[in-house]
Amino acid sequence: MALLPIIHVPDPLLRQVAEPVAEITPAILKQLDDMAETMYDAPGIGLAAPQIGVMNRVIVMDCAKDEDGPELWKMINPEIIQLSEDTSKLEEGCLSIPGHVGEVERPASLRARFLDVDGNLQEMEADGLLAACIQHEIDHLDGVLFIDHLSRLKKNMIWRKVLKDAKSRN
Ligand code: GNR
Ligand code: NI
Repeated sequence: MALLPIIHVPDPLLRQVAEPVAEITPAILKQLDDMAETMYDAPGIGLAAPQIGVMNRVIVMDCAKDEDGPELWKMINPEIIQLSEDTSKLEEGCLSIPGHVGEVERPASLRARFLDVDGNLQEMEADGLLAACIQHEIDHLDGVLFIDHLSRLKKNMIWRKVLKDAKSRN
């Protein structure tokens, strides 16, 4: 396994749409293992392939509380097939936008479909933090970031700081 470098805003790769995986190869399985290791090391509760600069539709997640032990999800070509009417607001952060958090309102529960590591089509239901996390990760596959769901004022405040920090590193 290997730790992979996580890319940060304003890297333009984070704004691109990722390509579906056509075939589950050993390279895809290694990518999933490396992404899981990278997510746990960060630490984070989810990671999408574009965050490691790979533009395919692959995500990993583990939203389990410490007491329950790990509950690692590896999803290939994940899709949301149903979203609830009711919403909930949760504080989100993103490994690609370090140092910033914001309250994001999203559908509270959902059904998702994805390919597992054996190539079987799976369906699952999620609510709470896992539901927020799946939506956050699938957003990454479509070039969308959590700050896009904030008010324009809050988003602008974060973006100004992101650009200023990026400039000061050059
Ligand atoms: O570690 C993370 N925490 C988090 C908290 C609330 C909602 C979503 C997330 S995902 C984030 C890791 C990350 O950036 N995944 O893309
Ligand atoms: Ni993120």
